Amino acid sequence: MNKFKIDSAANLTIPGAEVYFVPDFFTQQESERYFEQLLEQVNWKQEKIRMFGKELPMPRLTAWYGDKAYMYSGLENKPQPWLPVLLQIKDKVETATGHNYNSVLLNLYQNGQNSMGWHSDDEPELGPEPTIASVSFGAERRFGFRHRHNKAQKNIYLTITHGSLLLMQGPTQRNWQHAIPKTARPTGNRINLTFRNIVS
Ligand SMILES: O=C(O)CCC(=O)C(=O)O
Ligand SMILES: [Mn+2]
Repeated sequence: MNKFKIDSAANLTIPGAEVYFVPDFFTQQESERYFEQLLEQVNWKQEKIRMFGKELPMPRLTAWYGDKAYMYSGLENKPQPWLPVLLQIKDKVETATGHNYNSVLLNLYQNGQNSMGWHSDDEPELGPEPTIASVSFGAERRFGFRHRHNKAQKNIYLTITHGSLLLMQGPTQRNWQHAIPKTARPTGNRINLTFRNIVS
């Protein structure tokens, strides 16, 4: 990928996907600062999901910032206006990835029981081959990839580190799902930001 201007990016060579991981995208100092600022300044909400006819709390806190409304898990998300800290992070991500983003979904996982189920970021609003730039701060968590069609293809797991960037693009969302599984290990706060570009 010629536009990705980072030497330390590892191309994960996942078949039918285009995934890059930069474990130390932000310096230790930047990562500490952003983690504290996001924890404090973001308007974290406990949203509900409907499952099996029941309303359940989402197993994490979320927030949505940006320029355009967006449907997520069947909910219409009205974005909040950008915070300076989000624009700073977005700026660095845009320069590095060579893509622009007009929205960000934030997740706060407060412990090992907070999680994200298997899904693809394939909402029609994101266009056919969306570029998703995922930045994480705080506790390390495992991130899984599961093939959507090929049962013989084993799941692939990586550890997402403090201050890292995971870039998913090309056919990734069409062919693979991803998840943050629960863990029994004692685990502190983890903040994840997925920058997206809503085209419609
Ligand atoms: O927390 C993560 O690393 C994943 C978040 C995610 O997949 C999403 O927000 O769609
Ligand atoms: Mn996702």
